[in-house]
Amino acid sequence: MIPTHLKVLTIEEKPFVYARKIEDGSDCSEEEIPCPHYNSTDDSDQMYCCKGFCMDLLKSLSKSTNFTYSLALSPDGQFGSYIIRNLSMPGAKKEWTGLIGELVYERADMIVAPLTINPERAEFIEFSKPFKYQGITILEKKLRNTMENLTCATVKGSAVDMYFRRQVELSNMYRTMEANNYDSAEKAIEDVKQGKLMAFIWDSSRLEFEAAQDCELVTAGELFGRSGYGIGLQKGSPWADLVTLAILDFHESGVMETLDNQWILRNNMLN
Ligand code: 1AC
Repeated sequence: MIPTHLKVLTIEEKPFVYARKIEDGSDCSEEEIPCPHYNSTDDSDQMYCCKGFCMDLLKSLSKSTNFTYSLALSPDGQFGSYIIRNLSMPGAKKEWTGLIGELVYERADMIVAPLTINPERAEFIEFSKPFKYQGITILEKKLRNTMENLTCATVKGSAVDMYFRRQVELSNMYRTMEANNYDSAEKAIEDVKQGKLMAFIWDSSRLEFEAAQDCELVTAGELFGRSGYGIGLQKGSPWADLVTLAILDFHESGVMETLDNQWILRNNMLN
């Protein structure tokens, strides 16, 4: 018998996951799922409630695939990338951070988040078939001549960070960006709005959502680094095939379209 209660992790990333901090001990609403943030560094655990595209997807997956779950936020706030320890020594090893690290080191069973499927990650974790296709684009502010700063950046420990690291011909750009990279997309978007950051390079699904909310923001240039978002599981997880079958069924039966309409298209059209 395989365990049917899973430790599921997620991360805040609108419109896929909205995380609301609970200050007064009140309960989450019916559409929300409790998603505590267990802070591994300073013991300051904090309660949050999560909703969004991925949270509704988690509810549907749990029903159709028959598992129960406890949800929590990424302990270090990252999606997950690697550092190579002892690079010049034989037996140098990749050490993973963020959500990916939690699966690799078997502290979690599943990731339900806008998690990009890429080759480096797929060597260490299992991905379901994609539940969403998107790519990378650039967010800028309109009318830019009074810029204090001419930098571009992405978020540390993300698949976008890894994309630039992988492209040998972009190595100069990677080195410049690395020094400017942010801890969160929220802060980077705020800095674009305030003219402190010229260009934020990130997932098109998020940047198109932000540009639809704020007429001062635009996405620039063509989509590149096309990829998909998948459910993350431990390598060899007995849940992998069942989750993929459920995702394929959700594409065919219109569940994904309903989630798109409810969380992405409606928000983009309202603004
Ligand atoms: C946030 C870029 C992102 C990832 O998986 O790292 N989708």
